Amino acid sequence: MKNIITVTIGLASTISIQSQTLYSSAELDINNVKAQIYSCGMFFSESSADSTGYFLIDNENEISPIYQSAIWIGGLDSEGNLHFAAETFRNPEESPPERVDYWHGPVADSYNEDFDLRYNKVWKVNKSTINTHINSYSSADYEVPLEIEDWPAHGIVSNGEAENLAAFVDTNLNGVYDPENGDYPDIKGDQALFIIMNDDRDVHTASGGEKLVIEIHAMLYAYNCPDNSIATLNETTFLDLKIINRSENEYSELYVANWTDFDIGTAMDDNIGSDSTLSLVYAFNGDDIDGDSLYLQSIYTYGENPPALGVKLLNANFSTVISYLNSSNATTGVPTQTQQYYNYLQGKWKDGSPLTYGGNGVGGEEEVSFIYSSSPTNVDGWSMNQAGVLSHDIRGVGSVGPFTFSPGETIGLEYAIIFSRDLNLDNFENADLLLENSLTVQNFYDGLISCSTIGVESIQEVELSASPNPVKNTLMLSCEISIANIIIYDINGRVVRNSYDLNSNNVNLDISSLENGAYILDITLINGDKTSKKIVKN
Ligand SMILES: [Ca+2]
Ligand SMILES: [Ca+2]
Ligand SMILES: [Ca+2]
Ligand SMILES: [Ca+2]
Repeated sequence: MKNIITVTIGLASTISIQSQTLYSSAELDINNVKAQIYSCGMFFSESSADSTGYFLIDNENEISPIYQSAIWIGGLDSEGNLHFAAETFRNPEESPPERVDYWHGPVADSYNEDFDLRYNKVWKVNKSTINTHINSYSSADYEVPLEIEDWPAHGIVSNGEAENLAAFVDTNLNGVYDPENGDYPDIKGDQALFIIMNDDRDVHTASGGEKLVIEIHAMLYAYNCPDNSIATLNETTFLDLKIINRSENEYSELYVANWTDFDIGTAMDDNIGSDSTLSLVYAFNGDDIDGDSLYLQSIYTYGENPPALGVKLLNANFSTVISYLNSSNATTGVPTQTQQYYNYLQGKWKDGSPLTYGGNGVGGEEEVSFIYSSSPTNVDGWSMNQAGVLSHDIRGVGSVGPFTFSPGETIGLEYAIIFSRDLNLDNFENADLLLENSLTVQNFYDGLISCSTIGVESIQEVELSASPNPVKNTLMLSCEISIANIIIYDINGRVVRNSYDLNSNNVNLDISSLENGAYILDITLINGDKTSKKIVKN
C-alpha cells in the first residue's frame, strides 16, 4: 500500500515530460508474470503516483500482490559509524526525486550526462536471441542485435568505473567483450533484465544513512515452461544480486535484506509469515475474501480464494525475518530513522527490542529470529491467525548476515518471488500451496528437476561432474560442453571465487585456501547453459 506519507505532486502536468524520461524501465514478460524494474531499482514499482505495483500475473485483473520491493543493506565502519542504504516507497514520477538511496550505474568519479546516457538503462535479453547469436555471429549477413551489442560488460576506467561490469561469456578469451566475434551476455533464465545501481551518487534521503559506496548488479529473470511440467515456474520471477564493496571500508555487522511491501489485493486485511527451513517470507490474506468490508473496498481486490506470495532466498539462508505495520507505532511501525532501519535489518523491532515467540512477537520470553514461523493451518504453531493477531497492511524484511564486508568483496544473493493461487483453495490453503511451491522452485534451482519441454533449456541434459566431493585441495570439473565461467559462493551467499574465461571441458580448481564447509558453484557453459553444484570442502 502507498506510504502513509502521501506526497502530492502539484506540478504533475508541467513536469510530466521530464519525469517520464527520468528513469528507464522495462518489463519482464516471458511467462505469466509481467514484472517491471527501473534503471535504479524500484523493483515492481509502477510509473504512476497512484500505482498499486507492477508484478502482474496473467488472468489476475492487473492486481499486483507487491506494491514495491527494495534492497536494504547496512553495516559499521572501523570507527563504529553506521552506513546504510535502503529504499521503501520511491515514486518514479517525483521530480526532484525524494526518498532516494540508489542511482543507476556503477560507482564512478563523475556522474555526468554521458554517464547517464550509458547507464540509465534496463538491459533486456532473451535466451533465444543469445542462441541465435551463438549460431549466427560468423555469418556474413548477421547483425549483432542491439541488446547484445550494448551489454555493459566494461566500465570507463578513466571515470573511475570498474573495468569489468556485467558478466559475459568471452568465447575468444581475449578479456574484451567483442560480440561481433562471438561473445555474449552471461544471463540466467529464458529472459533477463539487467541493471547496475550504486549508493554513492548523492546524499541518502530515504534511510538517512551514510553511504556505503557499493555497486549492485541486479538481474531479474524468469523461465518459460509452456507445458506446465513445473507449473509454479510460470508464476515465479528470480532475482540475482551481486553487491560489490567499492569503498575503502571494511564493514562489520553488515546485513542485507529483501524488503517487500506485500499487498494481497486490498492491503489492510493481509497476514505475513515466515519459514526458516524454506528461507521464505510470505504474505496471504487474513480471511477468505480479500477486501470485503466497506472500509476495505477497492478496485484492486482478489475477492474469494485470494492468493499467497513469497520471497525465497535460494543460495543462502535468511538469518532473520521480521515484519512491520503501516503505522506509526514506536515498536512495530514504519521506521523513520537510520538506526530503526538497522534494527529491523537485524531482526529486531523498530525500538531495538527483541522479536519474541508468540502473540504479535513483542514482549515475550523467548527470543526468536523468524516472525510467525508456522503455517497458518498449524493449530499448534505460531502464525498471525492462530495467535489472534489482527490483519494489517504488512511489510516483510528478510535478512542475511552478519557479514564482514571487505573492500572489493562481492556478496551474491539469489531470490525467487513466487505467486500461488488455486481457486479451489481458501486463503490459508493457498499459503500452504505456496510453501509446497517454494520447495519445488528450490529443487528446480538446485537442478534436481527440470522443465521437460523440448526447446526449453534443460540443465539435466548436460553431464557435469565435480569430484571428489567432499574435496580437500583440488576439485576436478568435467563436462561434455566447455565450461566458461564459475562463481563459487559460500553458504551465506558470499562470493569466494570468480573464475572467468575458462573455456575448457576439464577444469581443476585449487580450493585449498577455502575454509571447510559447504559451497555452491554457479557454472556457465560456453553454450550459455547454466548449472549449479553443491560441494563440501573438508
Ligand atoms: Ca572476447
Ligand atoms: Ca488483502
Ligand atoms: Ca477480507
Ligand atoms: Ca502491505
